[in-house]
Amino acid sequence: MNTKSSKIFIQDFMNYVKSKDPGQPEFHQAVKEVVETLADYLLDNPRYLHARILERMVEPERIIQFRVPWSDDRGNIHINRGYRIEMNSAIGPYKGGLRFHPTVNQSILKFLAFEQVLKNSLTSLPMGGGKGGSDFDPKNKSDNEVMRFCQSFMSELARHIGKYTDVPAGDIGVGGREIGFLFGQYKRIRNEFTGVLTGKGVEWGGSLIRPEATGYGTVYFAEEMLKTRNDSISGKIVAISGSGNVAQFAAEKVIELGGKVVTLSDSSGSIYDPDGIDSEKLAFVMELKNVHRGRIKEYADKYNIQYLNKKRPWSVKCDLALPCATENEINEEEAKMLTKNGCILVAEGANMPTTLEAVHHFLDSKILYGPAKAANAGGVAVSGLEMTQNSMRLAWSREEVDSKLHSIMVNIHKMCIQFGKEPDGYTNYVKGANIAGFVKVANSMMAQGLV
Ligand code: NDP
Ligand code: 2IT
Repeated sequence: MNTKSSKIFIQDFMNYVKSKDPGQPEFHQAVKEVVETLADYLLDNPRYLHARILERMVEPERIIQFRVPWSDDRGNIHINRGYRIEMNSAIGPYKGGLRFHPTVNQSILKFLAFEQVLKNSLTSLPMGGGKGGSDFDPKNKSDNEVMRFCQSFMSELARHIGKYTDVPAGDIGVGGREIGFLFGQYKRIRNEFTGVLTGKGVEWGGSLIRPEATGYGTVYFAEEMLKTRNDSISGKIVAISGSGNVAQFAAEKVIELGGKVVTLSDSSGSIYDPDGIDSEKLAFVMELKNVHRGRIKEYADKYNIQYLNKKRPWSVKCDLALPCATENEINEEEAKMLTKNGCILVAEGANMPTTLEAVHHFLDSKILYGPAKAANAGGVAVSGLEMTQNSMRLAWSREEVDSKLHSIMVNIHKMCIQFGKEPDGYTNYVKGANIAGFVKVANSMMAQGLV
């Protein structure tokens, strides 16, 4: 394709997006990554340009922002901000997680919602895209404080969501406990027991494998990538960041497939266990994080291994890297360190964990690089399966859901190859995922007219 015109197209489009919302760097980053890989395809398919599909896709269908007042255990009043970005409903009800973290703002949620639209499309399930959350920090809050916050948050959110309208789930800071409190309040307000949230407990409408799905799915995707080079996870040294939901189950699956997990982290630092985190040590991490809500440093103290204070884990020698904590946690310097130390694959459990400069480095190095919207789509895919089970009023077995998750990840991998294979045989998974995700949403938007 004409590189000059695609360069101009990218620049013009980014100027347009930045001029509309100048203070949203994370959103600009997510859009730029997509536009860079879509430009040639769009110029080759001008019907999408004439319909201004991309301009429509970067404009949320609706943004809801609201006040969330709550009182702590001492009776002090706090006011947080709640949001729901309803980004795109072309292929189904808005679907995407809720994040509770002090950094939450419109830029972060718009980047997540924009990525979610394309990710959900890749799953082949009928889900539009959305994201929401609050700048509330669940750390060091009692269960009662978290409950009161969730009830206040849901008191407003309830009027905007519904099983055919918008179906939220978890993300950073929102796990089983929070989904329980949110669901309880929704049910109370609406007097309705429906599948309005996913990630519910299995006793009350949740799906087996949903907690495991994002981490397992990321590892299934990594295994497919390795297969293209006649390789596998077995015997590989794996660096994982984070120690929350996604990191824990990515680690569990890597261990099951015979890989050696040598790192985990949280926002205070990383642990490096060269002997490998085995199932027993992982059970300690799960108890530490999910029950006691402690810090990963306690692992280093218990097993007498190295703690990298305030550092991310990318300086250690590894074959595979699975970033599973948060956005922009691998910068260009860290990306270079990874490839220099022999890392052959990066698969993203977290959303946008790699800066754009670092993405370019991975692609230029021609390593296997699996971007978030493909590699971590297993979480929302099983959310989609939870919605299906809720509608059918039945529950599938663990094996059934896991095998569906596995097929979905294999299928996403196939689509990435279909749209991302370059003339020299290298698969650019970023391009593949973006084009494959885009086409279905774009065609649906065209079919539904100017809405
Ligand atoms: P959790 O809240 O369970 O865990 C988050 C982990 O990341 C914690 O270890 C946390 O450390 C760390 N972390 C969070 N923010 C930062 C930060 N600013 N700097 C360093 N570390 C940080 O969240 P999840 O595991 O659910 O989510 C992790 C990532 O995966 C996110 O990017 C999320 O968007 C993405 N994701 C999640 C899905 C899901 O189904 N849950 C689905 C698809 C993607 P600490 O405890 O110190 O804050
Ligand atoms: O980023 C994500 O895909 C999620 N947080 C999961 C969303 C969902 O609706 O399950």
